[in-house]
Amino acid sequence: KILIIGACGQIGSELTYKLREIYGNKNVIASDINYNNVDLVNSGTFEIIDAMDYASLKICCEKHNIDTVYLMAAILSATGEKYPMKAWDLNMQSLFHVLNLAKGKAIKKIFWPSSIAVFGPTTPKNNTPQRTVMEPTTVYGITKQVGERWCEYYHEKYNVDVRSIRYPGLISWKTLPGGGTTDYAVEIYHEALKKESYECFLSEKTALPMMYMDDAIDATVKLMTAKEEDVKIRSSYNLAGISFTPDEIANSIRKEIPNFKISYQPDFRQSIADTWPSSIDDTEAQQDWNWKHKFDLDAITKEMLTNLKEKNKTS
Ligand code: VAH
Repeated sequence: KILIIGACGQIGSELTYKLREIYGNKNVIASDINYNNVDLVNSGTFEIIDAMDYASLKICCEKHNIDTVYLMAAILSATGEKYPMKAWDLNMQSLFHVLNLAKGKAIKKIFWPSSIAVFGPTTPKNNTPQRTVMEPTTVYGITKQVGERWCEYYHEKYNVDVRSIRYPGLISWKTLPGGGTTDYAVEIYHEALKKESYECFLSEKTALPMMYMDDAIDATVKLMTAKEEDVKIRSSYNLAGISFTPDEIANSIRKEIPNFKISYQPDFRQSIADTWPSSIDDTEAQQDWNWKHKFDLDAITKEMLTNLKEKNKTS
């Protein structure tokens, strides 16, 4: 059975829906620190777990006969800069607990998300390769870089089957993101529908690697169902979708909402975005487990506006 830690979050909630579709509702246990995603909590078995509490994690895995854990709880880049030690403690302790559960044979397989935030200002910005200079300057990026080192170490030393993806910024409509630098690319759609305008906290030419959530979930399932011998990278795989600037996403929205207006008020998150790549090379993911993204920017815009309109009607 599968346990998703951080199931109420932007990725965790969508992973829960998708994995329940694939493996059956009763085989996927959702958990989070609180109940703050009502329709997810009511969609199947839900447990309150503090990802920093090893004992409650172990008890939950025994109680539900868990063999695979998706660790999706984390403090993201922007919030991590406000609470550095909290971000370090949560992001690292939760990873050690899950790695040690696997080392102790209490579970068999782990998914742990890394991020393009592992790269820093000295990393080549365009088509950033899988292996390159990585000097992250955010706490979140540091936790992802050192987390990748620990994942590879536990695989090499203890044969733990841990698999990981460096997600780009993710765009989705089902669950709001929390505390990320790429969250502007989600907020902009909500604001476009609400008031046909958006004040963007990044500057207009800030190009960042981005991806539609459906592509990210497909990649995650592809990696987790790949044959063990095909998973050649045990730190974390680069994953690329598209790259765009706030100006380009605004132009895409104008194709659906002609009067849409955007203004720019860069805040502290601009200095985080400036340290990240503009685009990513994911050759290894393509070669090792046949990855290919589907959604381009205009398709994402159509998906987001259509689904958010629908969701706003019912909520
Ligand atoms: C963040 N959405 O903004 C996350 C992600 C690449 C960005 O790691 O912090």
